[in-house]
Amino acid sequence: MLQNSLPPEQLQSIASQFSGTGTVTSVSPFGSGNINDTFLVNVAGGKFQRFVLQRINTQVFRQPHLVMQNMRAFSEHVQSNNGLHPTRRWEVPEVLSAQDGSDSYIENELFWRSISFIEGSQTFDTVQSLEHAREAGFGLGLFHRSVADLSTDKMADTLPGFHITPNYLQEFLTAQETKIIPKSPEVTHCLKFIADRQEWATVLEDAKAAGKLPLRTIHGDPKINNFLIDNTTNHCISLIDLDTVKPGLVHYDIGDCLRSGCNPLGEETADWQAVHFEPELGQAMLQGYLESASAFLIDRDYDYIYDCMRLIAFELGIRFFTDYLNGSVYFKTQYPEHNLSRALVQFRLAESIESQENTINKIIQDVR
Ligand code: GN1
Ligand code: MG
Repeated sequence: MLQNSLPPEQLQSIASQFSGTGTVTSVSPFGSGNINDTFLVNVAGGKFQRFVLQRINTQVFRQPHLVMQNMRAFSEHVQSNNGLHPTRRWEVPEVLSAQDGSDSYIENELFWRSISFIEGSQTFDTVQSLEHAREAGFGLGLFHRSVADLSTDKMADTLPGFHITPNYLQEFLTAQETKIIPKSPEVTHCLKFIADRQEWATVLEDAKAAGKLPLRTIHGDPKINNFLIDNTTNHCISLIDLDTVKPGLVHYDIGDCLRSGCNPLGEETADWQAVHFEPELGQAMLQGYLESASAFLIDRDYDYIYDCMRLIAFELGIRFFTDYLNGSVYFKTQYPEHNLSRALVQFRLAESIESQENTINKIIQDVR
């Protein structure tokens, strides 16, 4: 919402807080994030030709300084972690300092920060090929390996409740009780879809509480367009968007990566009825993931891979649908029914995963 409301001169002046000795030549909207406002800044005569400027949504990230603290802890840890891969290019976005040396710049209560732009690469909003899926999986595995020895004690919980499905379910139930529910066949479908699966929504949290799955440092948001693909080699060279790097289950990440990368139509499609989970992409992604991650996974981790794929799609559907009922106050939207449409996509995807349970479990067994 704020993206378009700041005059260009003001944006330019905020960007120059991070441009060091360089001169800001342009600032333009960048990417397709649902929470923060993101801009690409071009610079003349500085250390970088361009960098990424972001306004953190402090309605979502209530303690943005902790987000920056986690990002620093992460990048210091990974930069010092040599030997992640012998031959691959692997980049970690760098936090840029403001003119006063701090990690951020606050003006009129708006919280701004900047990170380096990783040159020679691009992102895609939808999966492009089996190779792309494999690379994203490989990248997620490398990322997890890079933080496998980053103690969760060092990481703040910057977004309490994030990926705790039972909490999202509770928020949905509250909205269902307190808001006016629009009447349409799509809404009825969503209400029934959630009601039919309520009991099972605790699957990962139960496993966590029972000590079956360990808490680790995770990415939190490894959707397909957060993987940077090298323009020349087509290798995944970075996993960006580090706001949600914090303690969690790797299953939140595996589930998010698969629900996002194995839906060829992508999460923004208007054709929700045609959405499906593509098992071949799932196989490629899991193969890539395990190639780089199997070294630190425990046996029990594999028992929850199918569940997490189904759950994170279901969970995101609940999150979108609840936000729709609440008047779209969390996710940015382009039109009034946008979050309803997104919810339908995720529920259809979860349904497609359910209908292929045997095939998917066979794939998990084969790649194990
Ligand atoms: C949000 O802002 P963005 O697009 O990076 C959300 C993720 C969702 C995603 C769905 C902090 O991420 O959890 O999976 O939208 N991030 C937060 O597109 O809620
Ligand atoms: Mg994100």
